[in-house]
Parts: sequence; C-alpha cells; structure tokens
Amino acid sequence: MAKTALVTGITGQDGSYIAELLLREGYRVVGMTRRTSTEVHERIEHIVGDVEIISGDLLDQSSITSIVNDVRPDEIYNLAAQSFVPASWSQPVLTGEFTALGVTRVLEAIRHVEPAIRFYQASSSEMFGKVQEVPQRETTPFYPRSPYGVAKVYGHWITVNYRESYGIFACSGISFNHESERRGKEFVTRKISDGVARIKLGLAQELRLGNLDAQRDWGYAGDYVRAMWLMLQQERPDDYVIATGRTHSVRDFVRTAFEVAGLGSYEKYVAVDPRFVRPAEVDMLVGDAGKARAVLGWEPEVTFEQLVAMMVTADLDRLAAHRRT
Ligand code: NAP
Ligand code: F7E
Repeated sequence: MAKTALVTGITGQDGSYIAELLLREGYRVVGMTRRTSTEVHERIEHIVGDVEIISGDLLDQSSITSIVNDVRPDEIYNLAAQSFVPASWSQPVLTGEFTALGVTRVLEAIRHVEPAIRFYQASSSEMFGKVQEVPQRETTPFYPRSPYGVAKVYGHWITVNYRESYGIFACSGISFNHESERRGKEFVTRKISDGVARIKLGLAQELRLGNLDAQRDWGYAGDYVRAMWLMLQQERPDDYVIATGRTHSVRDFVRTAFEVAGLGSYEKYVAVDPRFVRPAEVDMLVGDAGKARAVLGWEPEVTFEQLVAMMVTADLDRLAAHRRT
C-alpha cells in the first residue's frame, strides 16, 4: 500500500521539492496550508492536481490534530515556519508561536492520534549562530543570534524530547542554507539573482544589500529534501547536519552572479544599505555532514558555482519571458 505523507509548509521552497520527491516515490501527499484571502500557490502549481491540500495553521492546535486524525499519515514533514531571519526581530512573539511552539503542536497531535507516525523537524544552522566550533556538527553547542535562531533551538530540543519521552520516531535535520530558483526573493541569494537579472535586462540600475562579508554554506534545496526523506527511512530516529562543507561570502555570491550574467565587475552596481544590516549577525557557517554521508549515504550534487548559475539563468529567463508578454 502507498504510504501517506503530510507536509506542513508545502507552499514554501522546500515543501514544493519534498512534495515532488514524495510523488516520485509513490506517496499519497497531503499538504497543510493556512487560509488566505487569495490562493496563490505558485511553487506547487505544476503538481497541484497530484497533491491534496488541507487548510490548517501552526497556531491552531485543533486544526493540526484533526488533520492528523483525518489523514492518518505515515510520515510528517514539518517545514512550515516564519523562516525569514530579519522578520524575527520585528515579530519575535509570532516567530516563537510558529517556529517554536508550532513544533510542539504537531508533536502533540502525533502523541494523541498515532505515536507511530514518523516526524521530520526542519531545524537550522542558525542555531549555531556565533559558532562555537568549525565546522559545525551535530554535537556543536548552539549559540543562536536571532529570535528565529532561538525559536529553532526550541523546535530542535522539543523534537529530541518527544523522541526520548514518548519513543516517537522524531528526527531533526539541521540544514544549512539551501537555495533554488524557488527561493523567496527576500533571501540574499534570490535577491542577488533577481537583481542581477534585472540589471542585465535594463530593468534596474543597482542592487542594495547589507553585510557582504557574511559567510554561508550554501547548497541546493533539491539535494537537501532527499536527506530529509532518507532520515525517515532509517531503522532509528536521529539528528543530522545537512551541509556541503564549503563556505562562501555574500560578496563571492554577488561576484559569481555578475560574472554569470556577463556584467563584469559587481562594484559599480552594488551599494551597501544599512537597512539590510542585522542587529546581531551570524558571521560564518560551515557544516560537517559526515554523519549524513556515513549513515544516510547522502551527498550534495549541485556545487556553489552551479547553484549561482542555475538561479541567475532562471531569473533571466523568467524576466525576459515576462517582458515579452
Ligand atoms: P519558506 O519558503 O519560507 O516556507 C515556509 C512555509 O511555511 C510556507 O509554506 C508558509 O506558508 C508556511 N507557514 C508559515 N507560517 C505558517 C503557519 N502559521 N501555519 C501554516 N503554515 C505556515 O521556507 P523554506 O525555505 O521552504 O524552509 C522550510 C523550513 O526549513 C522552514 O521551517 C525553515 O525555517 C527551515 N529551514 C530552511 C532553510 C533554508 O535554507 N531554506 C535552512 C534551515 C531550515 P505561506 O505560503 O502561507 O506563507
Ligand atoms: O541571509 C546577509 C545576511 O536572509 C544570508 C533562512 O532560510 O538560512 C536562511 O537564513 C546572509 C546574512 O539567510 C542582505 O546578513 C547581506 O548574513 O539569505 P539570508 P539566513 O539569514 O542565513 C537559514 C539556514 C535558515 O534557517 C533561515 O530560515 O546574507 N545579507 N545583504 C543579506 N540578507 C538578506 N536577506 N538581504 C540582504 O540584502
């Protein structure tokens, strides 16, 4: 019999990729979405006929419990969150409600409805924040630097706690930044690929950014969702770092993106704008995914250079097509 998976955050970047993977694996895929006055599900438009969409909200325990009760999933991928770090300073309480307590609500639904359901929690390298060790691995102590990072630390430990308290098959995937042409335009990589494409097509003259010296371990979202799925196929639940093991600065990303577009040096187009500088920064992240490699057999396939090229090309194609219509 086909397995059933419930995906919270199916309309987000990762939700769309995991839904595609699960459909390929023959799953019945159910996505939880929150009610909005306009139904824009851009990232899953191409598979909307193949997945079931149910309305529910991470803020609302009863909606989550009834969805779990009705759907009876074998696996739950908890990808929904307030995921934009700067918004966590302007909306810290809401971020805690979604990104921290939302995890407990899903785990409570599992505990009450069917404790055999397998659970994936989307934890984050933002938990390492002011890093205590280089590279960061599963045992590296956390030192979050934003309300988002703090909320994710809670989500991580409540996942571990429900595994240890109730024997739930609950896994925490500590993912480092992963990107794609479906990344939200407020995140730096997509802001750069979109901005570069606009400059190339004469739709913009400059690109305003914050801290160009921050370093991140950037991978491709399509590779990362494979690791999430693999975690729930193991004999035992555990926590894994998912990363490429290579780090680059925002400046490297900018430079490569301008080169891909054939615009030459970025310096005459990029302005540093203090509005995009954060109250507390995560200066450098680089992960050690040795455990995922050894236990899950997981390897990232897309390199940094391929990722930048993929994103810039996609934005150039999209904007050029839009201009023709
Ligand atoms: P994303 O594109 O921002 O998607 C977030 C999803 O959460 C959207 O589908 C959003 O729905 C949904 N959501 C937000 N609040 C909700 C609520 N109250 N109830 C129900 N759904 C809600 O994020 P992503 O990049 O795909 O990331 C997926 C998960 O991985 C997140 O938990 C993120 O924090 C975590 N993570 C991401 C990265 C990364 O680099 N991408 C790295 C580590 C961890 P709407 O469409 O309605 O807004
Ligand atoms: O920033 C710097 C900024 O917003 C990356 C989320 O998916 O990954 C993501 O969080 C870096 C930071 O991602 C701009 O200061 C410079 O150092 O793309 P970002 P993030 O904050 O690392 C983690 C793993 C998650 O879990 C999160 O959910 O880029 N930066 N100039 C800028 N950042 C933005 N957004 N905009 C700028 O103009």
